[in-house]
Amino acid sequence: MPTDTFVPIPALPLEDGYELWLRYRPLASAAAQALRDAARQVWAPGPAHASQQVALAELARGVHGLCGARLTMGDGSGPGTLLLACGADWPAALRQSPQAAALRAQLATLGDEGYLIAPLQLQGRPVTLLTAQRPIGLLYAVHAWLKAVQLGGASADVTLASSPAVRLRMLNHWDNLDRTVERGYAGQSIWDWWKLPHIVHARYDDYGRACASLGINAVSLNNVNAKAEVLSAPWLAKAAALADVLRPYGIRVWLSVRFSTPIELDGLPTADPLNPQVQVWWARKADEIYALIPDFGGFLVKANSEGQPGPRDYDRNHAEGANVFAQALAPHGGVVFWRAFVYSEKNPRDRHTQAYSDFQPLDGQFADNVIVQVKNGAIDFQPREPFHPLFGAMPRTSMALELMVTKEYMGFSTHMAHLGLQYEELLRTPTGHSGQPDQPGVPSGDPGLTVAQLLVRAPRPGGLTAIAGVANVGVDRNWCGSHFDQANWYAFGRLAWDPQASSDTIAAEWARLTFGVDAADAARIVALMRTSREAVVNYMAPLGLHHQMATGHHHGPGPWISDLARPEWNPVYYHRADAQGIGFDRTASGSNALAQYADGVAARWSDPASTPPELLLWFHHMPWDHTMRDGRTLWEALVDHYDLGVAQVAELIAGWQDLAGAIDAHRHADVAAHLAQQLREALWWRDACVAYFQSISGLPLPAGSPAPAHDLAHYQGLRFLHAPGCGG
Ligand code: GCW
Repeated sequence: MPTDTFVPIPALPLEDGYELWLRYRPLASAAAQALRDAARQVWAPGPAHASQQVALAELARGVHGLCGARLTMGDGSGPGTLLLACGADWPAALRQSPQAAALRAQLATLGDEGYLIAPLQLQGRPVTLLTAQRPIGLLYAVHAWLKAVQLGGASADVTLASSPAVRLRMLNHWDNLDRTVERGYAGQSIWDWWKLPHIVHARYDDYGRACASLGINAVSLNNVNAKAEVLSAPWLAKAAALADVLRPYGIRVWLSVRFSTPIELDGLPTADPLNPQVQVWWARKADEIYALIPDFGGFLVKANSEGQPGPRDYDRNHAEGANVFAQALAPHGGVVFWRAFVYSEKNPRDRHTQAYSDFQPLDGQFADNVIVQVKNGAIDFQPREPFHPLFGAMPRTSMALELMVTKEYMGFSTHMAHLGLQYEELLRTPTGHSGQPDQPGVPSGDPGLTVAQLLVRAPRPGGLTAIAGVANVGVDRNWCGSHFDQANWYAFGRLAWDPQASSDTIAAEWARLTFGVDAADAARIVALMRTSREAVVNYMAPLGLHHQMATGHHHGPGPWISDLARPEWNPVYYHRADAQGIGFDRTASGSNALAQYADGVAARWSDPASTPPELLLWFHHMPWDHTMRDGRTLWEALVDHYDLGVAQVAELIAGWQDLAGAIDAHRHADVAAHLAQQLREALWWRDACVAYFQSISGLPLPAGSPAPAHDLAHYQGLRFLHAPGCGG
């Protein structure tokens, strides 16, 4: 009789990305045994607190996944004890131990959210202490410990101490009340507003777990292009239900609010911030919210930007506007995030200069509980931007950095683009400012503080510091629309906790936790991620070009676009290409936006010779035949960059293919499909931009550079209906 050949049954669960970096797959046998020995019981004295409960649950889940053991609740009398307790709840055995004083002193330096992990001997038995001043620190400790165990720390002797450098580490959801997501590329909003407040999906808990694993402690729930209804009673009840779910994970909720809400919701005749009726309205609204959500974070406001109402409608400035919200929230401890992303068609000079012009003169005038939220650069989340000139320029104002995690201008969730590297590049840039209100200048030759160093300083009483990221999560099974986009959420959270951290280290740990690969394969993945960051810049916007995308959905190239109502909506406004040359002159002979930077930075970037080539066309209009540092003409260098971008995507494909044996088949195939699409789209960007700029420069392509696949009219004629991310 022939032997039956069975059809193989695929293992479950299928690796679909839902578990993110919290997969807890079994460790190799020796490490699993060590973990079983170290984690037989958990001793959790003290009153049960919701964050301690979720910490315990995570610990049990992690240990079980990693080594198959089920944790029991114990009292430290057996071997293999994990002692999970806040400083105030330490058991007598620990309080009386010889190490207690030193541990307590160390704990005291770690603040409300820090944690400490240390191996100890208590009553002659080895114990792993996971401790913190507050319950949320216990949850952070559990995540840190589970991570260390997975990354190869012998489970019994992990020693770690950490505390966040930034106080508010926030995700901004641009989620609309109808569940579309502005610039969201991972399906609908995770907030199922219609079913809230009574139907609360389990996914919210998983979202809380993921955020807590990174230390994200603040979330604004709705789009900054806000609707007034979000402050109506039914919606506040929905927000309260979400706040209840997220609270144990250490997350407080904010709402984005529309400046004119008093008019729209309650028929007030005005929203003038200096009108007493308006002030009372906001104060009452704050009282109403805090009655429902006692730890409500506050408001996030986009005012006088892209058609949103704001104080300028009443001839008031941004500080006068923000302070009314601040006053309403102050009695409750709330915080206003007031965005500096403003521009209007009335500025004939340069959109680049507007935020600085509107905000810098107001330095010192914002209330203590206002934090001015500034995008990384002065235009709008472009593939590469120089740092925003407001960083360091308002030393008497609390300032938050706003980063984009969703990739509106970097290939949506289709393209691999490692944002950790982009964030790091920004955070490590010296601003030429001292951060000192009384002595803002730095001596010549002194680079001044980096963006990261400025962000961790709190210039106002109350100690506000913050980083916000525009979220990239939706209801897609893998949360972010693609597996590698999870890395951007991860990098954002980790850099928000520690803005000085290395993006390579972060990427390597993400790759190991997410794909279960060893350190060598993680290094190969990180190398691909690094390439991906520059690849996107090269095929979309090399040498400092920016805002070259098509209209509306922002998908694909549109450098030829010149007919939109507002000048600064048109890509031609930014590249200014003509028969002689290309680039935006932002020196004194042009818009002089450079004057908004500190002297040293402005001087360096005012001279094309000392401007980094990757920012050349951001600040200078240069002739096509300008000789670059490496001897090529500008035209040749430009075309070469587009070609290089495409070649780099081909490298990503080959590098990923080499990893086939190391990654589970399902995710490997999914990433490969995304990379193949990225190659098609990179070619499209390259061909369309080269065809267009060649039509302007009239120059031949450099030797070896292929002609675009189609003529320019073909690219100009492409239309994209129903692209994601434009709803609302
Ligand atoms: O870049 C623009 C986006 C808008 C967004 C705006 C902002 C929320 O295209 O979709 O609106 O930035 O940051 O306010």
